[in-house]
Amino acid sequence: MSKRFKGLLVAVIAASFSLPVLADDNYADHPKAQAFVEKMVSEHGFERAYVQKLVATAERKQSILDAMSRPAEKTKEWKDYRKIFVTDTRAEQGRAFMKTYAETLDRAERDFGVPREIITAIIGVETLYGKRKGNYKVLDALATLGFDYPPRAKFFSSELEEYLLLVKEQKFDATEVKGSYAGAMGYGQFISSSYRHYAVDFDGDGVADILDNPVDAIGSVANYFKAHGWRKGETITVSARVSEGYNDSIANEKLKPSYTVQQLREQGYRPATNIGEDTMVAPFRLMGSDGAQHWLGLQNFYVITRYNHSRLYAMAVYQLSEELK
Ligand SMILES: [Ca+2]
Repeated sequence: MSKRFKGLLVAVIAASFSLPVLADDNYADHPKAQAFVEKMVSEHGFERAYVQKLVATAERKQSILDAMSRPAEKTKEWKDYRKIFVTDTRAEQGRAFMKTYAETLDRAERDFGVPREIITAIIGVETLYGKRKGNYKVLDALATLGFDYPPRAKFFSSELEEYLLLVKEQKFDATEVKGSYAGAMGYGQFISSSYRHYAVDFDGDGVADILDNPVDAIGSVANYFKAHGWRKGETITVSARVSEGYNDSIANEKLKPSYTVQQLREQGYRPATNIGEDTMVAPFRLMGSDGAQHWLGLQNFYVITRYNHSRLYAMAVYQLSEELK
């Protein structure tokens, strides 16, 4: 082998190994990040140098990829999930939050038709009333998931796109905003697209700030619920009794109510309280500490799952809200 050829071979091997090593640190040379830069330039008129610098600043975080693979909603049963969110401490702090923001919650309830206890329970489950808003840089979270998490890369790169539009609109520093490992921000943990579409300025200072302003956060959560179909004054969920031979295969089938109470009676389900025979419901089953529990979710239960697509989550919000009454 000639010396020159040997040198070339070494160079080729070095080049083939250098890219993945670099890609572990930041996204300066990642092919998906490059495509993202092109998109921001061509579709949104961003300056190439600015977006290029942002992706070079964004860090790939293994801890984010690890956290993504074990969310409580997927790994826990109701009996264990409940212990995290429906606690005396969380209820006590929730009542204190309701006292502090009584006037704002009152106004939100009037303007959007969403009960104060539900708004408070959402903020309580999401961030312990603003005490745990997340310590990841949103830029790192969305880049890591958008470029290196194939199962949901499309969703998260779209959220990264929304994030850059958001920081431009709100005049935030894109490298500074913090949130959850999934890039959710502020009191109510809104993702970028939700921030852009549903955040409202509820204290009238001209800025919709759900990161540091609890008044805007309360109005924004209520607005989100109204926009997703919350029906004022309606029941959220009721427990159900099942008779022998009931149809278990329709439990946990859909989140959206798609049976009437009357139809479910024929499948062996009876609501514990009368909610009207024509009411649309979705039957579901949770594993409690005393075994299986059966429930019927109405429209408003479905709306809670628009915030987080999980029955466990919606039930935790509902039960915490009941503790706040
Ligand atoms: Ca404001």
